[in-house]
Amino acid sequence: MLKYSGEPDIKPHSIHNEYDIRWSHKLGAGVSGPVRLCIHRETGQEFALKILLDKEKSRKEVSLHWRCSGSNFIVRIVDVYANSVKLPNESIPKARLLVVMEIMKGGELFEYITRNQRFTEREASNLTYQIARAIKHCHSFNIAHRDLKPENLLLAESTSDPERVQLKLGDFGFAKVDNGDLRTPQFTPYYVAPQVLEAQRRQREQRQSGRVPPGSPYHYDKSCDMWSLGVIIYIMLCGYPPFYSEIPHKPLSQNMTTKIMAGQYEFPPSEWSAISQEAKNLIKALLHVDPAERMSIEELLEHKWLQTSLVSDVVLPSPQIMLSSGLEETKMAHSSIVSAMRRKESGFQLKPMTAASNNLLNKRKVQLPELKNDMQKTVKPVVAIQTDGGEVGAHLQQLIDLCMMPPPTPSPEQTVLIDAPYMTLVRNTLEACYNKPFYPSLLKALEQESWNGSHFTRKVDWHRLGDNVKNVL
Ligand code: 3AM
Repeated sequence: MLKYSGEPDIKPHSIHNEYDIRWSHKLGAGVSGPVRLCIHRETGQEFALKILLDKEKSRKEVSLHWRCSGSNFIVRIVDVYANSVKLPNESIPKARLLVVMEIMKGGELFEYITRNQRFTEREASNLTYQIARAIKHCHSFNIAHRDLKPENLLLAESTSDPERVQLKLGDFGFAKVDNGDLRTPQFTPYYVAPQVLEAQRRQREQRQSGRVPPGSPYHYDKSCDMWSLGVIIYIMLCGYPPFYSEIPHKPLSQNMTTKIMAGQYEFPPSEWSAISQEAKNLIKALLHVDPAERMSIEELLEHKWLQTSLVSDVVLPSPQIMLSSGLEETKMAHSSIVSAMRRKESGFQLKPMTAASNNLLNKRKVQLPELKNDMQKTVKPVVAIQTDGGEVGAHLQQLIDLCMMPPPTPSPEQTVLIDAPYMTLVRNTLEACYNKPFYPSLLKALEQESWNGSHFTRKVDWHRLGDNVKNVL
């Protein structure tokens, strides 16, 4: 589409000339702030408004998203304004970019799947086709999306009619032009490709040794989007991911990393026996460890399984499995990882999986009996606790100190406290205490204050938290 060639025309005049912003109507809570409803004054049409601080990084995001907007499979940017904006509850205005996008009223991909009473392989093929078209569009501009995950795949309308589902890819916060030099590891563990892990390993090695490892710089490229798509198709078909950490609070355990690097995963017959061989072959071709051998987007679009009318209409187990393994939990885990990624290249944490009934967790328990025993140990009632006095004690002391001298309260606009180093302290404390018998009580004290595994989602009562932590001890 001609409109989307070149750079966006960023309008300096007030957005209010053309749009009414409904400040209190939030369509979603993004890491960079909520996405709000806005109304075009002349036509009365509804749009979604993303507000970003006007920085180089945001301009880059908008530019890449704009360039990809001329497709029916990408959430379209309609207008961009550079205005000085004072958000409700702020005292002074700040330079911001206001990104007006088409509104997606149907929610996210996995929500749609769980709403679906009868989700079939044919429908999964149709959804895959739409995602593939979105990727094809980005890749045709040499743009790698790099954050392909179900939360970034939105439905245009709320519908239960599979024929009418229109899926679109959004959020270009991690997109980058692929000049063969994508070296910053940006990823969400469930969807991370082996070459991204290899890039990370090399960076770490370089940092530690001060030497450039042989063969560097290591490149990874658009093919990591293909890997992520392989993971998404796998989850759509069976309801759980092909790779997952066997340690509940660790998003990317050593074992999981080893499995990703070796491309080691299974198609357990209990869920996969009725699923077609074509679908499995396609997943195998996408989850190829060697990027050079991985299926390209062009090959994918040619694949037989994407000819939806030819695909079997066998009913899939995924909606039930997704629902029972805690969709919210998985979603929250991903958003916390995304926020952590923005904070620090290698800093990421998943929400600890609690000992609640959870299919994914039960699966882990079955596979790892020693973990099950461990968990049984940790939920024993705690009477008197000895910390080991060393690392654990130091972490707990810091946590109690934090409660006594808490960080400033975030503004109500910034509902989550994600950027503070304090949150790292809390996460590190939890990590250090993981094997301790008082871990469940400590976690409970934090969760009472809206801790979600990455940050607090509401205002924290530090005094109460301090008391509770002391009681735990
Ligand atoms: O906070 P949740 O996950 O409910 O669905 C997106 C997400 O919602 C929503 O804003 C949140 C941060 O990405 N969102 C993003 N773009 C949107 C759009 N164009 C949108 N909702 C509607 N229309």
